[in-house]
Amino acid sequence: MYSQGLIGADGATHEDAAFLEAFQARIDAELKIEPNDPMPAGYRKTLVRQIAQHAHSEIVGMLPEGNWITRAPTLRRKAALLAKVQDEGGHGLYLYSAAETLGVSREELVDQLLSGKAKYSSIFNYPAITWADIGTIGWLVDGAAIMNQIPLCRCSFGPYARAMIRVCKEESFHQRQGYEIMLTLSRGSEEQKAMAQDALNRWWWPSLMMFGPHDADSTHSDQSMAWKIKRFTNDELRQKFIDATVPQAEFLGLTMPDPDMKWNEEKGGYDHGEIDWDEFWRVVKGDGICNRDRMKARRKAHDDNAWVREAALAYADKAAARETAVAAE
Ligand code: BYC
Repeated sequence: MYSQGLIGADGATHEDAAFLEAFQARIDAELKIEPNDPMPAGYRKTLVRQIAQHAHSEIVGMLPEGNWITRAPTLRRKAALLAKVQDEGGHGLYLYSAAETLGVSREELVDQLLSGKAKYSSIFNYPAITWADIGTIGWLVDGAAIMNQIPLCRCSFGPYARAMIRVCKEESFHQRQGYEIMLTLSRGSEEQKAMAQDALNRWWWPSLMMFGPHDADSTHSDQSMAWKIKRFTNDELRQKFIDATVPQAEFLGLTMPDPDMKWNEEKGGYDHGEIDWDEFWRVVKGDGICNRDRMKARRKAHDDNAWVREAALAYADKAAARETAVAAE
């Protein structure tokens, strides 16, 4: 019911070798693919999957932080957190709009989330227990998001790439507000420093999992790289994030919760310990600490706000009837 014209909605293409070659040539020439352009069904499907998962992550990602708005320690912190959580709602909306240009409605995508069919980022199934968690989410979770999303500004699909430009600007503010909270805590009392370290210990490994499985276990990477939807593999981005983040932790005077973390001169990056992939897949499959709570909260919000959707539809019907009446005069 919210779809925006669904341009390109039929999406029917005759995928013979010549068509696929011509499409790949456009990608290789760095031309943007736009909604009305012919595209392979697999390209469309991959984008709908990734953009929708991304949109759902933004919306579910509002929950752990939204919970802290009333408990932020000062008015300044409250205003910044409120603005950040609002931005995330906005990111979800740009992304649902980008997905809609591929011929799928927002309603359908939201139904997939609420029925448990669609995935969202594993990271939002961990609880935000202390104020330091809010600092850590901004620093690490938004830091990881930026690392992953800057290359998406060059994604081959125009509407996704353009949405990412604004999203990345806002993510940069989010990362800084988180790092500033961590800086204040790590320059504070012993108790505050301990709180900052504890939050880092709990969020570090889940943040590394945000980049997805190792390249060898990544189902979609090869094709998404060929189509220039992804510009770097999961492991490449994870490594860039680690290399950027370790010096930031050192500046804070915090210790990385990884005894195997050490600089490797030869590769010009940090070596690190193995990620607990059993934990990752458990969380992705719905069995993390907060999966059930998150879905319960989203379903409740959807049901409680049904009246908004009904009112918007009633208004649209009335406006259309008025227009028809005026046209008939
Ligand atoms: N969590 O073949 P792979 C944010 C799934 S929003 C859950 O490597 P792909 C923020 C994957 O979907 C953060 N599932 O997949 C918001 C696939 O399953 P399906 C979200 C994951 O797509 C608010 C399977 O595992 N960012 O930062 O090539 C506040 C195999 O993976 C995860 C985006 O969505 C995961 N972590 O690469 C603060 C960015 N990882 O679909 C911050 C856009 C993998 O076959 N997305 N899976 O059933 C991407 O860049 C890519 O989709 C990914 C995964 C790198 C995440």
